[in-house]
Amino acid sequence: MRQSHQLPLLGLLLFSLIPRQLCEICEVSKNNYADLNPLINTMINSKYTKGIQAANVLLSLRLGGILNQCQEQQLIQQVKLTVYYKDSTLTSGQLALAILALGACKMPDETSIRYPKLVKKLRNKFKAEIKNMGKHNGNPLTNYYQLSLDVLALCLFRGKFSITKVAKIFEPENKNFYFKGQFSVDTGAMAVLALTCVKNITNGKKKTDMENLNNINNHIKSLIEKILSQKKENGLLGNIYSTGEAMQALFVSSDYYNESKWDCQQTLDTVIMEIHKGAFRMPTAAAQILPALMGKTYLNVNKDSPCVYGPGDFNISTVEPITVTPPLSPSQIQVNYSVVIIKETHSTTVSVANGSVFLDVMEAAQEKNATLFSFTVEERSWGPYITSVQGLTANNNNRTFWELLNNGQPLDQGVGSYIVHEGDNLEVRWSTY
Ligand code: CBY
Repeated sequence: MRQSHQLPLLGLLLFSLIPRQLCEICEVSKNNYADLNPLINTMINSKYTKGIQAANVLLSLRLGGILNQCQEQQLIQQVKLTVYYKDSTLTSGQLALAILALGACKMPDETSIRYPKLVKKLRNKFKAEIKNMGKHNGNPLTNYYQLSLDVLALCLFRGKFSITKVAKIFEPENKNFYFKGQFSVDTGAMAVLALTCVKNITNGKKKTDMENLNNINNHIKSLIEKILSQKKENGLLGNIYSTGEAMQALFVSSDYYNESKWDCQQTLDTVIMEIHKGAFRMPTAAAQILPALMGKTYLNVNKDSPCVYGPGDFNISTVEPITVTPPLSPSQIQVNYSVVIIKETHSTTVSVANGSVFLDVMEAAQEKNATLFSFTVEERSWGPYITSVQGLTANNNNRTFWELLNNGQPLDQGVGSYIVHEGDNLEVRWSTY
């Protein structure tokens, strides 16, 4: 009699011991895959996927299972060329991203990629990052977003790293999680993915492992809280460009926050709306948002699982998705432009074609006065990045950079994508982050 009473209780107990479903994922349903077409078009048809951008795109499209084998081959070729010929100039995070993209899944006849060699190179680049932190006041060669990519790739591809060191570096109060005092949602999200991978491969048998695991769990919890504290009224996490990776971080850590804290569907709806408004015209922007929309995360990277090929549910067209310029506007517009170095300001007004971007304004100003408005620019995965103005060069060792602003407000796009408007007060300001 007593035993029969205990049985349901035992069942309940067992049920509550089964870990909650590890991932709470909301994704675009197959019926609505057409909403994703602008992103896929941008990635596949872009003439601008150069160098490491191809790695972002390859990783994203492979996780989504969207490419056919021919498209896949072309992208792989580009990534391989970048890795083998630009090897010494690649930053740690760029190499990590290339490894994640090449090893996202297993092709039917893949033999030529020597992962152990690539992973060893990554390990050396990661070590150089840490060494730089020791020499330069805790500042890595690049940034914590890239260090997170490094740890993620080392973890997924069985590279060596010290878990104790990782637990120490990714302490959530570390200044490298913040730019100008603001928590960087992109950085925090990538760190959560890396730490989750490390957590999953650590078994906690030794005492030090137990301690590390405990620290890592606390870090994940705190980073997730910080990400959720950056949730906007419309559901975006940070801004539109950090939301995709923040969603991935939230997918893999549903045990660390209460369901009521995040309405995934609301975030999804806002992102879909932004796709149609043309927010993701840069291949990298499209690449970073797509996996989350298809319910995938970078933790799905697995070099031993067979690749999935499309296009199954997609109807990829070659039509460019968005045109923005309104028809009845003047063909030339006037904008103000200033270079600000501490208390010294140099301003000018330039005339540029309607539809021009920030970079066009800088070029026009430079043409007017090369001494005051000269600058240098470097191609990064999000497009052009300003490295120096008037010969004054940004430097990660002292956290300096050239900040872009309009009407005194920092921009959330780079010089190659921000479209200027009549009367804008554009500014490049010598700043520290
Ligand atoms: N990727 C990286 O290494 C970049 C990591 C990242 C966190 C990145 C954003 C996020 C991402 N998803 O890739 C990042 N930016 C960093 C680390 C930085 C710093 C770069 C220096 C360093 N320590 O590595 C720094 C200086 C703080 C920075 N970003 C500056 C800027 C401004 C660039 C101005 C210039 N000189 O050209 C700018 C324009 C902000 C401003 N108002 O001045 C800026 N970043 C922006 C807007 C962005 C977003 C780009 C969005 C877009 N549509 O173009 C961003 C996605 C990104 C790229 N930065 Co930073 C953040 C966001 O808005 N969500 C790894 C590599 C392998 O690809």
